[in-house]
Amino acid sequence: MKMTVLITGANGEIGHGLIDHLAEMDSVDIVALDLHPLDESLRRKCVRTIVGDILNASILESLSTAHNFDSMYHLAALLSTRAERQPPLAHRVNVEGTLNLLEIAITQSRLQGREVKFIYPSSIAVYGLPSLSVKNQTAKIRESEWCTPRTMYGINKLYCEQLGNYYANFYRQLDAEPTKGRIDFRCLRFPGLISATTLPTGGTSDYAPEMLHQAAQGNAYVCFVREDTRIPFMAMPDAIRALLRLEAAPRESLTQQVYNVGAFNPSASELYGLVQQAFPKTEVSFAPDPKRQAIVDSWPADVDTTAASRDWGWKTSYSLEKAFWEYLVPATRDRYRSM
Ligand code: NAD
Ligand code: AKB
Repeated sequence: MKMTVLITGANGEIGHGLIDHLAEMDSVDIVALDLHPLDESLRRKCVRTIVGDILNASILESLSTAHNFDSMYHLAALLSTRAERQPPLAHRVNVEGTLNLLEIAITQSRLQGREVKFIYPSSIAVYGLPSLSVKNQTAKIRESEWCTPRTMYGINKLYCEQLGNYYANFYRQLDAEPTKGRIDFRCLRFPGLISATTLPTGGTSDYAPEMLHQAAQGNAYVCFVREDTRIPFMAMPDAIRALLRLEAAPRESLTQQVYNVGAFNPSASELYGLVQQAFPKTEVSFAPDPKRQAIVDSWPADVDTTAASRDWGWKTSYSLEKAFWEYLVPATRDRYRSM
């Protein structure tokens, strides 16, 4: 029997990697939804693609009527910089959109009489360190620490983690009869992600992938954060592996619903050093934007991934050096070779 999965925000950076990997499995039917038409290369890997808004309840209801989903990867969101520029829209998409998807998931689980897995990518943006000196004194941050975000996006993500917990454990707790079917909510707090094949839009960790992609095209880059800025990152293939591993983990081995994952945490100038080794003609200058800088300064310098390793065997495949020399540099060179 094939599994059916729904992916929202399927045309985004993670969507691209996730669809490629799931399509290789052969045992999965992918239903993909995005505000924008899916790239041609992805469309043929899906049994159905829908151009639509997660705020449109009738689209979601008709999807739910047509398919029995085993798992839902809810990726659609507005990222931190974009969310800060349009806070009410971000709240609608990031929170109301997620609520709509959780409603579909619980309806599906009731109708099917079994658990539907809901995989939710949260972010290091849920953390909010009060000052640079506290950030510099804080070692790898644990899931329960400093959950005091200062961005609309971080607040949206933290609240949706809680919503997921509510839908999984306390939904309609006053009903006379216990709710039939439940959601199996599983969440990763991702660091900044760096892909060789797609470019980010609207995030604040974007300086790292932007620096690499501009250098690979022979363009100068003006970095919008200070040279000493340090946050955790991860190569996109590891992010996809983490999503798939968490989805596949036995329920009984999971002791929490929200897990940090991360791989390396170079400063912006260390990243520049690597980019310069790979593309010696590259010109990077640093002109910090104080407002975007304040956002990354409130994000942790590193995350503690002990719980993910213990509960579902998380281990990064890409150290910084390996990510650079075996994935990012060769693949970005290939991507821009003919340009
Ligand atoms: P992305 O911006 O590349 O993709 C998001 C996709 O969502 C886009 O294709 C967009 O068209 C779609 N979308 C936006 N609003 C929509 C709506 N109303 N209805 C339907 N689709 C809509 O982002 P990504 O990097 O692929 O991130 C996916 C998820 O992972 C997001 O939830 C993001 O918060 C989370 N995440 C990403 C990173 C990262 O560094 N990329 C880090 C942490 C968490
Ligand atoms: C962003 O910068 O908004 C994202 C994230 C870290 O969640 N890349």
